[in-house]
Amino acid sequence: SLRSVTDLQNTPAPKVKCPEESPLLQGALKLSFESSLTLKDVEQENKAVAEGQYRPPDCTARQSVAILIPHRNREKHLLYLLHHLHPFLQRQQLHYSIYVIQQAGDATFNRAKLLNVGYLEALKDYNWECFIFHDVDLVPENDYNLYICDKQPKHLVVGRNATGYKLRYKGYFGGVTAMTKDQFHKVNGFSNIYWGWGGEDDDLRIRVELQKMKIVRPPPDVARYTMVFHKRDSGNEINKDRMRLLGRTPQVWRKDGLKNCLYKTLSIERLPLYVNVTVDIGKPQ
Ligand code: UD2
Ligand code: MN
Repeated sequence: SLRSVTDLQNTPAPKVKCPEESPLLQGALKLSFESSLTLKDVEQENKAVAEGQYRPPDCTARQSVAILIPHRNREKHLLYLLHHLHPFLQRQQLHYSIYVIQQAGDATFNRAKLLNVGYLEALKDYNWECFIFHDVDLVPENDYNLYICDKQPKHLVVGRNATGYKLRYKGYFGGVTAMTKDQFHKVNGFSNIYWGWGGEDDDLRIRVELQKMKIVRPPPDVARYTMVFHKRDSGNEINKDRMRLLGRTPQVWRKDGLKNCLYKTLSIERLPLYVNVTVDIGKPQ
């Protein structure tokens, strides 16, 4: 049967620190996207995970990392991601937990605000030192792409299948990013006011630059992803206001972000493979 989080927490921490480089890494991976895959299968594959959380059994992890996934109506993508991400993170010998933040209702989608909620809610469980903000449809192709935080904010998606594995544009900060608890706090998190598709990732880059931080990236041969094919979702129409909002970021970032992130948590379900946070984040005013 599955271990519970209480078991996990009562197990004394191993005395040795995990090595600088995990001996379990495999490099470039062969990804599979079987349409017959079920959640039960993925649960069976990951018996050492309890309530979304895992600790390496033989050593103390170098970082404790919360993976935050904004989500609505992408169940199949979530399944593929869980199937690949759990073993990937375990090979990296991390202490981690996966949080899926579900936007309730059918108001326009707001990826950035969901990620703010994920950060605030995850910190109620544990003092995570590192956060990975992760699109549901991006599957990492190489486990040398380490899901740990750096001295500077880190962008993990240099390339993906659909764009010829090239950086989309200079300053691009979308898809999957890693920031420490303190780095994210320092920029007041994401903006809460980007409803619909686009701009919120550039807004975060501006916040990072205003703090004189510098975005770092792993080497391009490692920072590779496969994006599961999809069309633009209904309820996530392009945000026509995004350029105007981006122009105001330097004036408003101090007030718009973690500090004024209002939401109502509707439920927190501790499922075997992830913590499912369902939240009412309101709608565009
Ligand atoms: C790009 C960025 C993404 C974000 C977005 C603009 C990459 C690889 N990704 O993604 O980080 O900046 O542009 O907002 O450049 N989602 C749902 N349900 C929905 C709508 C969105 O779950 O109905 C979530 C899901 O995690 C998805 C993410 O939001 O992966 C981004 O939405 P997208 O995949 O439709 O946008 P995309 O691929 O252009
Ligand atoms: Mn996508």
